[in-house]
Amino acid sequence: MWDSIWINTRLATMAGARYGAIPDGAIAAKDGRIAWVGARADLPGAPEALARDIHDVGRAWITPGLVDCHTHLVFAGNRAREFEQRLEGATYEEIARAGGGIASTVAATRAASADDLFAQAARRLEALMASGVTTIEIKSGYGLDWQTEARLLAVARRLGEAHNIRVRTTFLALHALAPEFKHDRAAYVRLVAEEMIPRVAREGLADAVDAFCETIAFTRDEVETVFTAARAAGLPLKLHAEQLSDCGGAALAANYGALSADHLEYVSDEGIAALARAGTVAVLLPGAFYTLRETRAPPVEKLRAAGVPMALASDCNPGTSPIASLLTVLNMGCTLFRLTPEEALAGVTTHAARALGLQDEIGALEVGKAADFALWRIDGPGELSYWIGADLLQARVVAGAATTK
Ligand code: DI6
Ligand code: FE
Repeated sequence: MWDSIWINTRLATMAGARYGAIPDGAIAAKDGRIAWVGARADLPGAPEALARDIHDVGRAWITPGLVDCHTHLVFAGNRAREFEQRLEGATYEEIARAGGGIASTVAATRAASADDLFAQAARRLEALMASGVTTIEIKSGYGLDWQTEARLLAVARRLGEAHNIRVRTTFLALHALAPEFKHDRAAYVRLVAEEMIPRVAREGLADAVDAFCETIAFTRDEVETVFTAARAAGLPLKLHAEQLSDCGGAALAANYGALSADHLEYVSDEGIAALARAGTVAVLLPGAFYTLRETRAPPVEKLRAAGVPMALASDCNPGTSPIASLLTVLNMGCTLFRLTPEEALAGVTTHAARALGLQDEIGALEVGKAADFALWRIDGPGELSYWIGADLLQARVVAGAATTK
């Protein structure tokens, strides 16, 4: 006997990163996992005989729950003033070099209590959930000292416990140089590599380690020092690479077997080849591209031709991607980066799951995977990429537990 069955539904299973549409489907959950999925006509009996709870969902489409695999969700305050400065002509790099940018969010975040950070992030989390998100990755990186970084990771875990959502945390101390170390970069990198990473691993605070490889952030050598420490601590790797220039970050990430390389506007042909060889996921972040009014899009055609799996994520952060709707990101991925709607949906399900190392657990409607899905009031899955700001979600299910909107 199954716990629940959803009938009178149309399914996009996303198995093998394709829609895999089933026009009159059924899906069942037991103990939080998918126990059966397929055409209703193939059910081994009447629904009443098969499951305790029967959900007739009125022809709703069901997709895997959406996975937002790159966010900086937990921070204090906002940077609306900086947004105005950019409208007046200042660039992101100028603002960052003048001590604004990430540094201003770090100051606000250090001053905020855990409860305050929780309350501010919860509002953004709830908005993302309303766009169908059932798994979210949350990075630290606005603390840059042990106490605050640990607080951010703990708040991220607490958000997951308080909401019907899965949370994966990522330690991003190499996001910006901590102000205390302005005159000694090497000492900061050493502190992160030798003290913080082993402690993050020991205390189980993070599921992965990330770094920002960029001319305004950290060099490849600095990233390597931290990657080596993360590897020794058994933590998987991710990298912000080639967002504003080609620093060779994608190849570095690939050489270290990273789960993902993220942004990639300036990735070279060698970088693409390295990603393809390593099976590292390219995480594209059109919200940041849009916000910064970048003109150079990531080389999607080349990534596609090389067979690099492409994920899409919100990059939700106060500086370059103040966006709290993953559906809007699907639209941007198609309109700005020329992904197909099917690729965009794979980018927030199957491939996003891989970018978190969770490809065996979530991201497709397949027997044995977690019963995480989203129910939509749409006529076809392409609508998820087509509408902007529409109210499409009917319900979300995480580990078999439904939250109706
Ligand atoms: N790349 C980004 O776009 C964000 N972080 C990063 O490494 C920007 C974060 C911020 O401006 O606060
Ligand atoms: Fe980011």
